[in-house]
Amino acid sequence: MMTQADRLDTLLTEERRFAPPESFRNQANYRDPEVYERAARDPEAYWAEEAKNLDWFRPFTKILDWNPPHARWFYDGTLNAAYNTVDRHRFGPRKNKAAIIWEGEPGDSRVLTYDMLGREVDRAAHVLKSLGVQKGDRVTIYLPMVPELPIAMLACAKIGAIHSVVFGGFSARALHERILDADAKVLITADGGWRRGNVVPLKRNADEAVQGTPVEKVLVVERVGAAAAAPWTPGRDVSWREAMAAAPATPFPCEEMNAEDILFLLYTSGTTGKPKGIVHSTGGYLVGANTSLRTVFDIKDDDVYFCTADIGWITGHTYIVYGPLSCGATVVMYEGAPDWPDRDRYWQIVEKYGVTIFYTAPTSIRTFMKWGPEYVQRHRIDTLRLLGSVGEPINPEAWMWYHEHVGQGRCPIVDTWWQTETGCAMIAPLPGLVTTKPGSATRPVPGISADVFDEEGQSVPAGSGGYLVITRPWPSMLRTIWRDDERFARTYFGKFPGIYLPGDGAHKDEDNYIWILGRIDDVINVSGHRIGTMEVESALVDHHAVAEAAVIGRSHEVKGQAITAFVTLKEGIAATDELMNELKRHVVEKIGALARPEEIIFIADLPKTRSGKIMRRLLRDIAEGRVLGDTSTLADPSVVESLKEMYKDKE
Ligand code: 6R9
Repeated sequence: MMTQADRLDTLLTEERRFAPPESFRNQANYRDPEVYERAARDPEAYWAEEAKNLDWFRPFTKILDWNPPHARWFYDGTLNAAYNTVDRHRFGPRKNKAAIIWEGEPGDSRVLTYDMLGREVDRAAHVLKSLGVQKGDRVTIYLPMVPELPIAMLACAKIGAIHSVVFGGFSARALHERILDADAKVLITADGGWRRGNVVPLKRNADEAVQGTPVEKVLVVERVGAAAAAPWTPGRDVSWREAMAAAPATPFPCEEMNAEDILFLLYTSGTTGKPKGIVHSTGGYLVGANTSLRTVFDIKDDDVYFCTADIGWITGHTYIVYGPLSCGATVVMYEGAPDWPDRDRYWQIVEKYGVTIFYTAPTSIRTFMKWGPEYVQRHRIDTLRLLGSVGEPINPEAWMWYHEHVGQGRCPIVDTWWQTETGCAMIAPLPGLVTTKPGSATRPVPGISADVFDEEGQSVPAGSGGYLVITRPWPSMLRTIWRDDERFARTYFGKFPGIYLPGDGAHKDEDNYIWILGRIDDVINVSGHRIGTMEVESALVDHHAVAEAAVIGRSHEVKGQAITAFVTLKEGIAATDELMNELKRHVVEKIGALARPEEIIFIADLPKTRSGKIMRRLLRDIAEGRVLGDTSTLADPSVVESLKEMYKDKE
């Protein structure tokens, strides 16, 4: 795979251009470039106009209050996110339209119409209320990809409680930390989840995680039944099924929320060991999510929309739940692995439900490439009309494969750059308007002002690179970091005052297209998942045998980046294969399988500068087998030689 330098080389020679096919353009929601000019002339007026696509209880009269780094949008308006995603469709002409088509990994399936979804959300809201959940309370949700996950989120939204969804792949320890930080009093989990035919023991993790937290009630969804025998704690554990059956069948009145009230927290990795609780608002977030589906995803009432992300990540929040449902769309939701029972599972789902819009990550596309096109070719997938990519930079080769084999040369591809913090896609083509270039997310969407700055905070000229920045506030921007406003200000607005710094490097080409080069901080991106190197390092040094650890992301053909850990051991401890495996297990236990180091290299000393800083770039160069650059700042040059030797042995 590519380093940032390789990426630059590629993009400078990438000549292919794909104009929107005429047939697509003619039916697109946006086919007049006027939208870009209008939004650029007056972004606030543009967003205020877009905000009218939501139903407000009390319409806003104020658009923006910008007091950097704090923004408030539509802040005298009131609304409810569950009303906008469910009730307004349910009590209108979409009453019997499929809202969620759910496909379980073992092959079971469930279709929830907007009316059915609405009734489930109402019941779940009654259940949460009966457990003592009130407006503003935090509810942590640790569920597999089952319909109860969006139902639980929307029930929180209905009550005005703040949900904090924790990805089911996180360990008990990681869940524990997130429950504590959010100060949640209810946890919603399942007995287990299916993954490649195996049971993920969610309830057992949950039991461990809630020890020593303020959680009073654990609501347990039954998914795998007898396959997961976890002990039951009477008085604390509540069966979802029984509680739902006992709940009144009456509508639950929507809490009237201020636009600036918090809709949810979602934890993401940063440059320290402590994950950040990203805070999203109700009004601005929903405006961003809703607009994005209509602009970037060209959503229509007859679309069948399939996003392969897990709802435990921001992509699932915005592009499975809040975005498409607020548009009244039909969403396909899949529980399991792409290669279960075979490698054609996604295409089988596309054929089965007639999917028209498909959204996935580059790491998946590279995996499909490795498997070969025959799995795609097994199925009729000609219902597809638009493809999306998200999570990491897409290499032109993967883009072309996606275009040819999945898009059959005819579907536009929207490469969408965005983050947990931005709430929705920021740099992405409008598919009926923008000519795409393989590997570039193209240009900011209407209403977003993105640029590339140099070290001094000046916009770089076309044909050069620097820091990606967002120069104006936007509705779905994070409002703060939960209980750490100082870290919020420092992390995102500390370098260039009043300017949002995402932490990615970027290049601006001659047409002012933006090419994202990857993270410029100590965050690595493994299969589209953000992992802080510090998180993995703290997990490693927490083991009794480890003295020091340095973690880097090394280029990986399929995952984009893979975790390599350089570890020094305490005196007298032998570097064995058993220990290596034990350390990998230790990281999995501390964080989750997504953070398992691909390789652990035991070394005598870490290369450090004279001021004691670990030279990560050097470690990366060694791991990726590159010629070493300047090592003159190295305190002990002999360290490098022994490292190179060690590394040779590994290969
Ligand atoms: C939505 C999501 C955010 C980081 C981001 C960047 C990388 C995401 C990308 C992309 C290049 C794209 N990233 N999309 N890089 N092109 N289309 O992934 O959120 O998990 O917070 O990750 O992912 O590095 O800063 P999140």
